[in-house]
Amino acid sequence: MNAKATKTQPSPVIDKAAFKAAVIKHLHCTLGTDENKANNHAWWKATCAAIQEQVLEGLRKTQKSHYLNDTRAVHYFSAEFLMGRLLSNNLQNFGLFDVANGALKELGVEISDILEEEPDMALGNGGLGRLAACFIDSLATMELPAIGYGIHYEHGLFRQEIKSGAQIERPDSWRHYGNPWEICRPESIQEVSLYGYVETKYGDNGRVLKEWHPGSIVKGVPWDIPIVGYEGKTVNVLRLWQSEASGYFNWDVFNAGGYVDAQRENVSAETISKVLYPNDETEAGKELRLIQQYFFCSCSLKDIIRRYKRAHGDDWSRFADQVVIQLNDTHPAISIPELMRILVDRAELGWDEAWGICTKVFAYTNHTLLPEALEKWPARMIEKILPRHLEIIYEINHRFMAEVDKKWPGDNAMKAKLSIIEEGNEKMVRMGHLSVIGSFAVNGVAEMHSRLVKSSLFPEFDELYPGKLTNVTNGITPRRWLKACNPGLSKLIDKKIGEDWPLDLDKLQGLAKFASNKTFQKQFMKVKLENKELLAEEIRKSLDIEVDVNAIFDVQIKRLHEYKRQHLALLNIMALYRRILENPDYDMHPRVFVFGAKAAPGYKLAKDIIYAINKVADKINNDPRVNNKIKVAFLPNYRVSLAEKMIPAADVSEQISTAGKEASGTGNMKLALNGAVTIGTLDGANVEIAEEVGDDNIFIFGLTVEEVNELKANGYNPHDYYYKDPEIKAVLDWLETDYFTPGKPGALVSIKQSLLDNGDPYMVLADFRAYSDAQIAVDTAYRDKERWAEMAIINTAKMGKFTSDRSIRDYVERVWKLSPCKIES
Ligand code: NTF
Repeated sequence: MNAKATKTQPSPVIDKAAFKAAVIKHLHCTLGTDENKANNHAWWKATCAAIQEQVLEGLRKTQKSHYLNDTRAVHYFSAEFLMGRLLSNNLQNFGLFDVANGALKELGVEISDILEEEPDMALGNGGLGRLAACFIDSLATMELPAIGYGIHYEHGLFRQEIKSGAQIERPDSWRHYGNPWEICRPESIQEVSLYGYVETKYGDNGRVLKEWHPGSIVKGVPWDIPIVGYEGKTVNVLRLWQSEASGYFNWDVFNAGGYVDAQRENVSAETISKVLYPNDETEAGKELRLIQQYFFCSCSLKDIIRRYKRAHGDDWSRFADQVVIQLNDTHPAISIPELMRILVDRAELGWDEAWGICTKVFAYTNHTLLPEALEKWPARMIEKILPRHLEIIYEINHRFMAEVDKKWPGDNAMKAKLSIIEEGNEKMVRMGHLSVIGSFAVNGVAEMHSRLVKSSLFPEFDELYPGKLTNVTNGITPRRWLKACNPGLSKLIDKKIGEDWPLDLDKLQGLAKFASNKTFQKQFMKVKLENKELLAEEIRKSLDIEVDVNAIFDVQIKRLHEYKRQHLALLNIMALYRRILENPDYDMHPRVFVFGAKAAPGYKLAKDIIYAINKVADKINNDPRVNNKIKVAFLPNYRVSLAEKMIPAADVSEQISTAGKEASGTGNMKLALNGAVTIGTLDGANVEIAEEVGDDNIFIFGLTVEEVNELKANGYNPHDYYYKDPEIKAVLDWLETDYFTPGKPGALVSIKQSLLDNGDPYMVLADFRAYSDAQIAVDTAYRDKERWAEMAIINTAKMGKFTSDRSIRDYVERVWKLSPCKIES
């Protein structure tokens, strides 16, 4: 697992002439066109095909080595993988970026143009899906045997358009013109059963046998996306399942009579992998979503078992030695009863033996404490779709209740609290409880979050299973989030401290001693300025807004959610605007507030906040009295490839969630790594970022978790702040007028209502003054150019901890117990 190799840049496997020849060959032979006719799209495809030759060679060798060494592997089950684009990444990881650039130049093609041809693979919502993508990058880089398993959604996360200020959702068809990276593997198709009923039979020795007669069967077709590690040695696979009709008619079920007609094909096979649910931090609660979850888990488990049996036949005794499955949140938790079903009903193992295997195989990552995101399924729904699984869940729970009774004899309240089944009007299955009970390790995603998982989400489980609950702080891959997206800064760092930091991010520490060096400060800030120029161009193209690159670029990029408090930033922008209107000499350094955020289509208030940001932006950007001191730019369709342009250009990183609500955050790490200074609350990984950079190099403000809880316990009343602070009152009242929405008074009033009438659930008003003052401190700090440069450099220098290689190392040591596998050439 040696990510800390001493090597520098990956050495190119082929030279420029050979690369050029490969591109031309593919232009001719794969695409049936030629140099004179080819447009950027064709050049892009031909370039992908040229590099894919190397990728597939690496894949073949990797799979052979893993097979010959019979390696233990981690299987990362995730309903989301937010991969973004792959061409630039794959070129970088093979050390072929400069080679390709040179080859394409000679062919009269600009590499930057063709990189823009690639649609993002947006098979995820936000942090959770992007984390999965960073993790599989690190796993391959660290030469660890790993497979990502997920869903081959036909449509990824919707494309966002902004029309008259409002978000409009359009379908995202990422594969419309073909995807050059994926390989279909019909030889590994699986079948998945749904619906139907369970028959109880008795075996020879009186053993109870359960037979599930499914009402319908769908096919899972695997598509493999090769995942190239840095230096290109290990090429792992992301295997995504697509659903198809099986064309299989179940006579068995038919013979059971009319019962079937009522139960089968409530969902047609092809719809299962059609769309990604665009919810972030909310439970969708839809039958189709449960079917999606079961579909990919069942396919993946069968795939794992097929591979295991090839080496070990029917000997299950080594299964848990070879296989570890990481559940990325509870979305794949249905895997636990599915593996039990396979072991007990199919392999005919006894319950205890099967459970012993299960609880050595699964580990679970919790990504949120928000109650609305903790998945629960109606027992009735599970019974209909997966009748046998509900029986198994009841059996797991029955045995678990006995354990609880042993620990807390006769305590029925405790049983009700810990039970997998929540009794009530409607019986619900708590997927979080199932995951904790069925896993050998459970982790939160930042120190503070893991502490809260132990102390407030699962305290009794922590008592019952000491040591099971642990922490693995999230991380990000520095290959994509610095080396590839910020070439200017990467080259500067290479020159200063050498080229091996992408594999050993602690090396960035070496920059700290230059933080106060005037020459280095100038070089560092020159790169920042160049990145700001590129983003300014993007803002001009996309929004027709001119921004001053000498202004502070203040960036808030993340899903739109009340707890992330984009509306807190908005209130401050309005307050600044008001101060300028009242005092034209109001002294502030010009600032550009840049936003990127998608709202879940059904989340009304989130969409209202987007609308409000755009309406306030319109007004401020076109008001000559503002004298360009403030600009507001909401860039539409925030996604990985846009993040790659915004992050290198940021001076200030907004991480302003209500304390206790953001489990970790990962955008905070990406921005700081690229030299942005954080303004943030003591929440999630901000706490650890503050520890690393030191209090002088971050702007921390606002209530702590303890203070939030205390205020809530004592009865938080937002009206107190409204009446006490005239600026808060003025700004909120402003939302009620038609000042920002001429002719439409009240168009922004829902925000005021949520902050007053609805009790301000995320304590925006309680934190407003502290936030606004912290922003003044940021303003003052920025005016001292040298001090600011020093802060920015320290931020980059101290981000070593947040490489996803470190997260993976923690998982390997604390959870997975994996060893790297050298790939034979
Ligand atoms: C998210 N959780 C958290 O909200 C982020 O703070 C965290 O950085 C990422 O996970 C990755 O760990 C979710 O998206 C979900 F689904 F759990 F709510």
